[in-house]
Amino acid sequence: MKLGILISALLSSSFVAANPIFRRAKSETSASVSVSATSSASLNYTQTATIHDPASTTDGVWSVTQGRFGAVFKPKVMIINMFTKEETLWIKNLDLMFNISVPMLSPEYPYVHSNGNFSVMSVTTGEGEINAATTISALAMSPLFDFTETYFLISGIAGGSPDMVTIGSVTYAKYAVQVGLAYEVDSREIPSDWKYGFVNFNTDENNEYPLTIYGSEIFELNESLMRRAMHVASNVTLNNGTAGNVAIREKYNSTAPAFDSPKLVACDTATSDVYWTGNLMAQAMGDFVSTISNGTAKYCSTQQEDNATLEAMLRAAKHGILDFNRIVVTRSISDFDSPPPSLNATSFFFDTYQGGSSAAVQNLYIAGLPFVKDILHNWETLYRENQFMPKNYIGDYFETLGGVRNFGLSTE
Ligand SMILES: *[C@@H]1O[C@H](CO)[C@@H](O)[C@H](O)[C@H]1NC(C)=O
Ligand SMILES: *[C@@H]1O[C@H](CO)[C@@H](O)[C@H](O)[C@H]1NC(C)=O
Ligand SMILES: *[C@@H]1O[C@H](CO)[C@@H](O)[C@H](O)[C@H]1NC(C)=O
Ligand SMILES: *[C@@H]1O[C@H](CO)[C@@H](O)[C@H](O)[C@H]1NC(C)=O
Ligand SMILES: *[C@@H]1O[C@H](CO)[C@@H](O)[C@H](O)[C@H]1NC(C)=O
Ligand SMILES: *[C@@H]1O[C@H](CO)[C@@H](O)[C@H](O)[C@H]1NC(C)=O
Ligand SMILES: *[C@@H]1O[C@H](CO)[C@@H](O)[C@H](O)[C@H]1NC(C)=O
Ligand SMILES: *[C@@H]1O[C@H](CO)[C@@H](O)[C@H](O)[C@H]1NC(C)=O
Ligand SMILES: *[C@@H]1O[C@H](CO)[C@@H](O)[C@H](O)[C@H]1NC(C)=O
Ligand SMILES: *[C@H]1O[C@H](CO)[C@@H](O)[C@H](O)[C@H]1NC(C)=O
Repeated sequence: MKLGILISALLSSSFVAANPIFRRAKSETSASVSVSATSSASLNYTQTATIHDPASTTDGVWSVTQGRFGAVFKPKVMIINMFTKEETLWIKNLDLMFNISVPMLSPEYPYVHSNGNFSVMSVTTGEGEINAATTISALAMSPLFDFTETYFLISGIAGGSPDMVTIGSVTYAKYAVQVGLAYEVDSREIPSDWKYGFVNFNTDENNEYPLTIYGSEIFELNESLMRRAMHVASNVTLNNGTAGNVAIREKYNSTAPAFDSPKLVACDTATSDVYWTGNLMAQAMGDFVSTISNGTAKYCSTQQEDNATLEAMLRAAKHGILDFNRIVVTRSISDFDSPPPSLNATSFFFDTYQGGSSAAVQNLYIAGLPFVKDILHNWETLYRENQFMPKNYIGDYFETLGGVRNFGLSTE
């Protein structure tokens, strides 16, 4: 009740304060407005926004860089899950007991969950690229939140490549690649010299660099921050999985990481709404990831959301709504994306129970918790001002956030 009153009070004050910005005379070069909000719940900070004069830009477009006028919440950490199994441990163990209703989140997952002092929150997107992009866009645009200093931990389970990971492994991505953006011919109708039915946009053979780009094909993330997240988790004891998981691992070559116990692994992730399985699909998708990144990225996890989530975050980052430097993608492995030598793709996928999601969700939490604690404990010294600034390029194919990408075709 108290909170409800507080929110409506702050929202109306932010509306009033925000209005003058849009009435600034054209001749002024820039304007900024500060709104400070104070409440009994220790929310006390100031936001500024700047509207840039069209005369100082070449295209005459009014562009607005904004934080959040009168936002009610300014979380330090936002955990992003995709479905119930992934959110449960976070919500229960971190006591994220306040449900905050946010318009346009998934009907299945309508709330942001918060701890008592609003420093740690989680949101669940729903599965698949459309749910992820819509939920994160809605969240980024919600007037309730100021995400300008928030760290985002994408925390989900995924398929895994037997040559890099095993059931229960926790992976940390530098690159996220959307592999579904391609032409596809059913492989029963392909020429005899093709390896699979996928052909990149505006090309006519397997695995050439796509000549048409949609923009969400590849994202590069802050490697310094990813290394920190891995470092603080380096002493955790991961759940080894069930006897059934061990038996599945033993079907793989004894020299393959699939055979081994789970570890933390730095390796890239591939996004596709299509949940593929089998060696040929793994080869086709692996080729795309390699080609689009000019040989830099190699996927080890397969999932259905991350590039969609990152696309929404990138657009928000472009306008100062959140900081693209403060994103870590962790994916733990619940199943293999290609079969062991003794089984074919369909008999492995449909007839063999892999059963790794329990170990995978536990390990997401086990490995993610030290990073969340690190952010809270070292907020003033390391995180408020990000001390893990990237040394690598970050952003998308279009260089939306500036900098020069190390993949893609050269720009004229
Ligand atoms: C809020 O910030 C103002 C300005 O810095 C300060 O004077 C005030 O004491 C703060 N209030 C609380 C509750 O921290
Ligand atoms: C709050 O969200 C949690 C997690 O999704 C859910 O289990 C719980 O039922 C919700 N509480 C209310 C009052 O809706
Ligand atoms: C907020 O809660 C978290 C744990 O839920 C705790 O670590 C942190 O110290 C609290 N912060 C403040 C300012 O009370
Ligand atoms: C891991 O454990 C070792 C040995 O106890 C310790 O020296 C090291 O600081 C720990 N690392 C982290 C990140 O906690
Ligand atoms: C942990 O998993 C590895 C790999 O499957 C297996 O070799 C090992 O025996 C397991 N350890 C225990 C204690 O179950
Ligand atoms: C296992 O992998 C090694 C090294 O990659 C390879 O030489 C060997 O032939 C493989 N064994 C089987 C049974 O596939
Ligand atoms: C896959 O293996 C199963 C079990 O051995 C067999 O019944 C099935 O025909 C095989 N499918 C293909 C496409 O080879
Ligand atoms: C990566 O994040 C760190 C810490 O936030 C930041 O200092 C660094 O500038 C970021 N890197 C890039 C390329 O933005
Ligand atoms: C990436 O590879 C393509 C061809 O596959 C090449 O045309 C392009 O110059 C390369 N980009 C960079 C940044 O090396
Ligand atoms: C998808 O996102 C991942 C990071 O999770 C990034 O490495 C990859 O390049 C992205 N791919 C596409 C196609 O957007």
